[in-house]
Amino acid sequence: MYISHSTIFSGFQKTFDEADYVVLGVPFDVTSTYRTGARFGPNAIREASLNIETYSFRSGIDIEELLIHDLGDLHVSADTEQTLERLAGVVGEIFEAGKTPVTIGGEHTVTLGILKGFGSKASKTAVLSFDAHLDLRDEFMGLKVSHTTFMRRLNEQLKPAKILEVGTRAVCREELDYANKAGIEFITAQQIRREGLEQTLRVLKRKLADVKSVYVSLDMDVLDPAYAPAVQNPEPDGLESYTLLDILCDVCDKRVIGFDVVEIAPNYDGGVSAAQAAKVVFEVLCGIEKARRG
Ligand SMILES: [Mn+2]
Repeated sequence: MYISHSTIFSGFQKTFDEADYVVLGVPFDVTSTYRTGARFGPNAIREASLNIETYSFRSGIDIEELLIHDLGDLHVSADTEQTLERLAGVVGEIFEAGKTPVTIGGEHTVTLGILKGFGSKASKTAVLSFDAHLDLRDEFMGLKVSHTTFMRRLNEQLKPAKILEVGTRAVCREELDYANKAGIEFITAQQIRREGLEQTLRVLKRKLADVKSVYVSLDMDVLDPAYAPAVQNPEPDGLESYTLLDILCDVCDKRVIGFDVVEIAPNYDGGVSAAQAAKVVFEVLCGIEKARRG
């Protein structure tokens, strides 16, 4: 495994062999085009995770009851392809050991490497992505693989069962055309506000009804910058943190094979955004655990 060092995610972590959930940091932001600094995300989120409480009222579960191991950070390269290849290798080892990979970015491009790590399983999996952006450009500033294009590459290369994006509000015409042509579905932030939580959950569950496994990706810029200002590409008009957490806790069920939390660039605020990200990690873990316990 390409692991350079280990950092503690929480004070109660288990060994790799004992764990159900394995946390992996990916301090990578090489293709960032606006505010860089997501490479500092993993440790900021770890630090925040040590300083928020562990009981989840939504699930009735205390995160301390879960079997979690923090593997440390991926040994990243300045070469994007090489980083994604290493990431796929490590995620593959976690998945094949029967564990759930929990990846902390880093920029959103890492999701492409993670999905590759699931091997043939990726084509049978729905990708449920919470993001202000669609990330469906064909090319941006000379790069074919970047945080603005990775979802298109993911669709072309891995052909997942479905791609469903949630919280969308910042797109270009080219992306809308491609989404339409490729059958990529999205729910806008405005739709969620207009239709409300219950209706949004009904729509999401209906759209995911026919898939056997789900991978969840969380770009923290899905939140309004009022809630999470320290992201690489802040976009106004986003979701409230409680709306995101309510949706996540309800849609994350037994079918979730892994998730990531990306795009936090912690140096743009005093720690609020990293705390939001840690809370998202906690609530998703508790939501999955509750579903698994049945
Ligand atoms: Mn985004």
